[in-house]
Amino acid sequence: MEKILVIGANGQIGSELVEALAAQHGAQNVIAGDIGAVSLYGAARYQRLDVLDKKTLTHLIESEAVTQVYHLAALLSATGEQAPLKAWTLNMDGLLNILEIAKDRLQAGKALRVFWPSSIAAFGPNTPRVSTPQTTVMDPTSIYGISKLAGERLCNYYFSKYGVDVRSVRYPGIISFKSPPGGGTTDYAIAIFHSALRGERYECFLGPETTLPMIYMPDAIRATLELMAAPAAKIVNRSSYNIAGVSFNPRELAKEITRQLPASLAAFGIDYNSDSRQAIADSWPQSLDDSVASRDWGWKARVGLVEMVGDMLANVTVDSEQHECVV
Ligand code: AKB
Repeated sequence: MEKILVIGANGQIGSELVEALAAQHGAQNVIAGDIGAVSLYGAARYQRLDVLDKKTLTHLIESEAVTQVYHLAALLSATGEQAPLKAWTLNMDGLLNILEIAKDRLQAGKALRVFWPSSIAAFGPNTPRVSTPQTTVMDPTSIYGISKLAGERLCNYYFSKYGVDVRSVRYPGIISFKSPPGGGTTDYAIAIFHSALRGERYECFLGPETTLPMIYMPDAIRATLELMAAPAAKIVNRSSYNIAGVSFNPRELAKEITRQLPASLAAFGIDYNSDSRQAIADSWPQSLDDSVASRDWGWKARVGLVEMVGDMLANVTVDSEQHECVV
């Protein structure tokens, strides 16, 4: 029986991952941890938790005999640029705490499997942008991307040196409707649906041709669960796996939304006003080659642009506030 801790459980990914893990393992076996005082999404077992507080974290993992940790707490690309040192400390020290605890647990004969997400932000302007290979030039420019690349190397280090069973994917921008995104460069692709469903024009902070790799939340959750469930021998890559979903730019997304939107909301349209997030997006890939993940643990995306737009239009709640939070 697994005992699971999700750190960053109130965030965009965490909130949906907790639900999926509870369905798989039973709600009583999933502890949702986050820095906030309460669970925002009604997790059965909620624990207020700061990933930088190693002592409390160690105690929780030991006393609950946790066997798997999903460590999602991080400052993302856009918010990271507003507070680079805070982003570096949270993103690196948080990961190091988890890896150290996993190492110590292993040495005490108690294995702790770790999931930690990297991102397309780990790539940079000299990375091949189309069908970006698994192994290639990585020269990230944002503090978030730099922390993701360093984190990938740390994961590989703790596996090679200590045998820690740490697993990771490079998430593309994640599109979802249940909880708000957390201050990323790809957030436009969620905010646009809120404008569309109000029948309003959307002012996009990226230019029309800014193609980025994205993934719909059900695929992102499935990738995470499939990677964590795969036999250890299949996980050949211990830094982070490319996973691809669907690539599109703001013009293409707005066109598909317009095509599927009811006539009563036809006032929707898109205007472009790029801000500092444009430079970040321009340094990222447009599409990813995820054949190594397919080969090693059978990864394959299922949801394309048309299906994703239809599902978002059917499920986005327009009065839900778009606020920034830590994922
Ligand atoms: C961001 O935009 O910062 C994130 C990411 C791609 O990791 N969504």
